[in-house]
Amino acid sequence: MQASPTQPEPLPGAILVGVDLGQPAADRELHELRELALSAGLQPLATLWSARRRLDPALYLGRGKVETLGELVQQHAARCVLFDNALSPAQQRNLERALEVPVWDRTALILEIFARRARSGEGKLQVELARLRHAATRLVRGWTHLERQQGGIGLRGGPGEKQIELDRRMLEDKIKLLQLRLRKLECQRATQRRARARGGLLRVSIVGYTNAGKSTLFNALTHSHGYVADQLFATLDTTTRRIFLGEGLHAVVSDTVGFIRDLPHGLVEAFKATLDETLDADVLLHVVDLSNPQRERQIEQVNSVLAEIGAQDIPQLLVYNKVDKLREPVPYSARLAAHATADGRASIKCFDVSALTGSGLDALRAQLAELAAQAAADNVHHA
Ligand SMILES: Nc1nc2c(ncn2[C@@H]2O[C@H](COP(=O)(O)OP(=O)(O)OP(=O)(O)O)[C@@H](O)[C@H]2O)c(=O)[nH]1
Ligand SMILES: [Mg+2]
Repeated sequence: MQASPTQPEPLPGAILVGVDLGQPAADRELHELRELALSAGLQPLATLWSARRRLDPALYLGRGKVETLGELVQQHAARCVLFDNALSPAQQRNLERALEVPVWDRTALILEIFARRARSGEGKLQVELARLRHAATRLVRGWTHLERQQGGIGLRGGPGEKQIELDRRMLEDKIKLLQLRLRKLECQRATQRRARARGGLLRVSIVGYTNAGKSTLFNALTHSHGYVADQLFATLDTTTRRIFLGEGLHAVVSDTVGFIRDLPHGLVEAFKATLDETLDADVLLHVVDLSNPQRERQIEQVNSVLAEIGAQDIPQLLVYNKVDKLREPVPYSARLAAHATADGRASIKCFDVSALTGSGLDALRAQLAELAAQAAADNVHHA
């Protein structure tokens, strides 16, 4: 029987694999990997969880587990296997050979989602740069591995090495070209930012874990209609709007790309231009999904990416979002762990809001108005 033309094609199925290496608060149900899979257009079919003390250098998992995994692939007619952990190129290759389907790790999956989402010219360039950087690190690793295999110096310069050297140079040339094009865009952006910085306008940047509700908050604050979706990395580009805060007070607010645990380093690097907007902010609205049981960990992850881009000293307002989803309020005592880890900033201001229903937003706006008034006063003072 032929599928009717109105029926959408079923999504390619995927088996999810997680390995417990004794990490604290492991995501045993693989919630996030599931979300990542869906965001990449894949249908999670089954999961395999394995606890290991030692990793197999060739296959990552033990042989028995690889067999079980193979059976799951067959049984569900899965089209690929997704690992929550990072695989070495050799492990990936060996697993693909054993399972006869493509095997992706977290980084590859995140890069795929970014590639699907990139809309603007700049976004596309950034993603391509991240992909090339990722490919380059894997090539280098493959190369050292090859060198080791070949042993002594006398054996250097074999045909395999020449090919890899050639590939590596091509990659490096391409990376340089992309960096140049991105730098040009960065300059344009910096000029726009400088224009805004004049006049004592408060600059607010919305940051937070992916899917925390940053764009929803941005839309609520600016009365606009940016893209909101229940998927990871819905937003890749930075959008900036001016908001009115009463009594002649204004601020500019930026919405930007979300963060995630183990964000591939190359990706952070590649998105520097986009994240620069964050660096130039006077205050960060750190949006947290209060209904997510992993929220404390997510706060830490966001703070660590902020530190990586040098934005750790920008004052933060912690915006606990999605309060409408909670059956009962989360007491402050249950959240203090997060504040204490946020660089000891125990006095950080917190707001409980629902960007969706609008509850709690007045208090947040009032706080922003106060900061905007301060920024304006400072400007008069300096002028
Ligand atoms: N119940 C509830 N849902 C919310 C709230 N805020 C956002 N959401 C939902 O959460 C999902 C993610 O919202 P977004 O605003 O796209 O999140 P984001 O942080 O911009 O996500 P990325 O751009 O993907 O990093 C959407 O389905 C929103 O409708 C809220 O206050 N309450
Ligand atoms: Mg968004």
